[in-house]
Amino acid sequence: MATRRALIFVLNGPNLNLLGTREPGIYGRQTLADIRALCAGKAKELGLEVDVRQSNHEGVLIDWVHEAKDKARGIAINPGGYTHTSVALMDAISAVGLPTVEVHLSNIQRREEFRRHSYVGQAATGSICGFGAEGYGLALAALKSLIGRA
Ligand code: CA2
Repeated sequence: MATRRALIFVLNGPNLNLLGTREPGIYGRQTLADIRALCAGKAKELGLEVDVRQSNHEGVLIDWVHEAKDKARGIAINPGGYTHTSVALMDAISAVGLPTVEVHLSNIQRREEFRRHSYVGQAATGSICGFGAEGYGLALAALKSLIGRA
């Protein structure tokens, strides 16, 4: 009998729907559709399933983190600007307790001072930043390894 592939929620926060349209020097030229395709390909390679979503609304992202508790084995999340502001998103990730990898396209440590602090990073299992869209693939590989150890 075929075993069911572990499902990973890949959540994207505000303005990431605009990827590829502006600021390519910081965020690269890949669009959210490209990231979706990258995640699907990497998931197949790793034997995972992905559900890739994007919202501009904090409460929606929090609802999706809650939804992941019953449906998914892990979360990869690029919280966009909520990274640096959202105690509520941090609390949701802590409450759910799933392996969670924070992803950023840019290296937030090399940018403005206000981007160097991440609330979400304090609840995540680990963080990947500065590798552009490839960071999503790295996050899926990290989650595969974390799930394997669980
Ligand atoms: O580097 C990342 O992935 C960020 O999470 C991206 C966020 C930013 O607030 C974080 O500090 C780091 C911003 C996403 C905005 O994306 C845009 C895409 C195209 C044009 C303008 C913004």
